[in-house]
Amino acid sequence: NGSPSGMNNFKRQCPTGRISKEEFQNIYSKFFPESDADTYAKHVFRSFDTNDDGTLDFKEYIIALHMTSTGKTTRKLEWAFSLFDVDKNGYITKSEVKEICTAIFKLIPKDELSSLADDENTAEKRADKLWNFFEKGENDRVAEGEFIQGVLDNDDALRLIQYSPSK
Ligand SMILES: [Ca+2]
Ligand SMILES: [Ca+2]
Repeated sequence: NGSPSGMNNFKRQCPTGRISKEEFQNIYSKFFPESDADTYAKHVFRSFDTNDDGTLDFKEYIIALHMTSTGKTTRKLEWAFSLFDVDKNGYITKSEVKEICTAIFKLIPKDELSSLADDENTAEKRADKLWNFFEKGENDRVAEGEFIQGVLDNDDALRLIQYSPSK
């Protein structure tokens, strides 16, 4: 939303006016000191870098903040769609779901893995469970509207597309 506090925060974290992928990964790893956030951060960076130039500028940063924190649910889900659409072709495939689930799994600290439900305690199982919500075949693809609807219709899907630290 371009607020002054957002601007100051950005300037402090990023005096050059741009954030590189490495800087972004460093910021992310501070939020997840007990796990490996690099892969997930790489995907988030890609979803924020809308002009594909390999850096985040202030505008991309503000849009990202808005979409991921203060945005309405559909806005957040539009962002989630772009996170899962690894090759940016406008559709999500099952292998893309697996790729993001794998990245999410690396975020989960080891001591939390043991408390996960049997049908979602590996990246593979989590991807299978998530994919089933879209009622598609193995080789089908999910468009943005179908993705958003599928997640809105299933609380479990909303939970499975993200990872929120438990502490
Ligand atoms: Ca950019
Ligand atoms: Ca895709």
